[in-house]
Amino acid sequence: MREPWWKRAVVYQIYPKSFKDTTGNGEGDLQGIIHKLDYLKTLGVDVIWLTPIYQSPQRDNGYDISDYYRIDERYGTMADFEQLLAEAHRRNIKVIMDMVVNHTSTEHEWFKASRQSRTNPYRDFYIWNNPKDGREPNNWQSKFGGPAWEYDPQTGQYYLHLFDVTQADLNWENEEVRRRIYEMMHFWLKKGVDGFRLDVINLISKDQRFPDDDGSVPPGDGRRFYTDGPRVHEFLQEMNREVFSKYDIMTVGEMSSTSIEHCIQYTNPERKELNMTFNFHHLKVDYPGGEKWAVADFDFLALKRILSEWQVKMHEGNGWNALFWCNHDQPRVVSRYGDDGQYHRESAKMLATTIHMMQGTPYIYQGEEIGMTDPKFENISDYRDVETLNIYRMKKAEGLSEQAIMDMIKKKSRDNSRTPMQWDDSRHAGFTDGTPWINVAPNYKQINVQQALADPDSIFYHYQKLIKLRKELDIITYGDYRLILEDHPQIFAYLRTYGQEMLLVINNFYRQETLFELPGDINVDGADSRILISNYPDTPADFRQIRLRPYESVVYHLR
Ligand code: TEU
Repeated sequence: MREPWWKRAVVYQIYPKSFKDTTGNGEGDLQGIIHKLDYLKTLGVDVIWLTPIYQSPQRDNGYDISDYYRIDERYGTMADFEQLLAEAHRRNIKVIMDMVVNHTSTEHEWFKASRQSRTNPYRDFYIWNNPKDGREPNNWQSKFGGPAWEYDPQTGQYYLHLFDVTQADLNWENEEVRRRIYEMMHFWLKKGVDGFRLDVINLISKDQRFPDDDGSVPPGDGRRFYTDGPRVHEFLQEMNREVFSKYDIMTVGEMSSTSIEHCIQYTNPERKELNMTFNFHHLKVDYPGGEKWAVADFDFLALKRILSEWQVKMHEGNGWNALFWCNHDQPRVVSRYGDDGQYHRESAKMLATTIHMMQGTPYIYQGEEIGMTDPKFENISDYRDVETLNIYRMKKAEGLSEQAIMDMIKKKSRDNSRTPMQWDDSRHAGFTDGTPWINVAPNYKQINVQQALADPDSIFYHYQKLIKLRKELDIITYGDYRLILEDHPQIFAYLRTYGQEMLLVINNFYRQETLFELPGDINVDGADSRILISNYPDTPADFRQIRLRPYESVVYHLR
């Protein structure tokens, strides 16, 4: 059987608004991406994923789409998009687009019609319900805070919005909605795009009884009634049959609060749904009590346990993981699980190795490859994200102090990853000639692409090497996985095995030195070994016992 191309691919995520501005309006654009394709080629990635560039009022930076068939003016024109596609393809880089089909903007023509009257032909494109005892139809909560229902006085009913009040949930029970979405997907695929990242796609099927959440299953916000909902697999199989199966593309589903069991079903090729899934469990190990906005150290043993469980079970179930630390919704990993001060370089490389030696398709988020950090803005006026601004308001109303709120926001805001790409040490980091829509992180003079390209020992070249290794060694794509030293409080070490070959991956996640000792039950007698990649120049060749330095990371290849 021919191997699907996406199994060995590495994807680079672009957040166009913050990537490269060529017009001076302070926001990135499609021409900016075209300018930087050679840079991405040097890095070695196979695919770029663009977060939404469709026409949008931008309440949620494009995840609120008002027209699926148009490019938002701020990013350019359809001609610019076609040029980007051609230029990327010329360099053998594929392009995948973000598909946001759980909801549309309330500015979308469908919604504007839908809200006109209860009998409008578009009424059932969305989810409308009667008030209950003069209030919301049930107690579900929006992911951005507050109730998930909004009252519309014109027709006396509430519409559902799992995200912002301007992001109305589409009614996937309606066949006509599904047909129109599939038709729109064909439009982009016929243009030549190479696949989709499907936004919160596991939320599209809601329990049609719309029950109150009695709180007996945490977090009690209603999610259990629409997460991996009753008809989600059926809808995805239909989408696959009607759309995906007709093209040689890749699909990755973004899965909110999902389970391994469901992700196996989403991605096992026999089921014909999606190719791979993102899940977030490994990024919730610093959410004490499940609370995103609470600040705490990350739980290292849980991190190892979760990543390992997904490695093993997805492999056994013939599913496929998307591997990632960073995206546009998450703080920067080097600030989060690494060290963005003294051991910036070592820890950024260590984190990269940890993920890139696993089974799955790795994703690199713009700036991760140069170790961009959280900007640590002190003032709420420096933040732009709708979720952050909501939380600020809500915590204020609860009476929390400014300092306490800003401590949370500094660590947790989605804007941590949305500051402009740091290209060089000139004004605004070479991102724009105008005023950037969000400030550049203050450390751009030290951390930028120009500096990284000039330094053979940079984080950038470490990523370049990891990408290359995946192309060279089948074991990275196909080998099985075993966590070792699972209770060690500092070392994340695992084995990959494939036929007679073995990879031994050893990472010190902390600044304290520690001793690695190979467990006795691992048989390596007579094996030839070489170091594939490491983050210190002089890591010892003997892997049986190593004194690991701060954030030291090394991969041995044994055969
Ligand atoms: O995010 C979905 C999602 O559930 C989150 O990761 C979300 O950012 C988090 O719950 C907030 O705490 C996707 C997009 O990636 C995100 O940017 C959008 O805002 C969201 O969907 C709505 O389209």
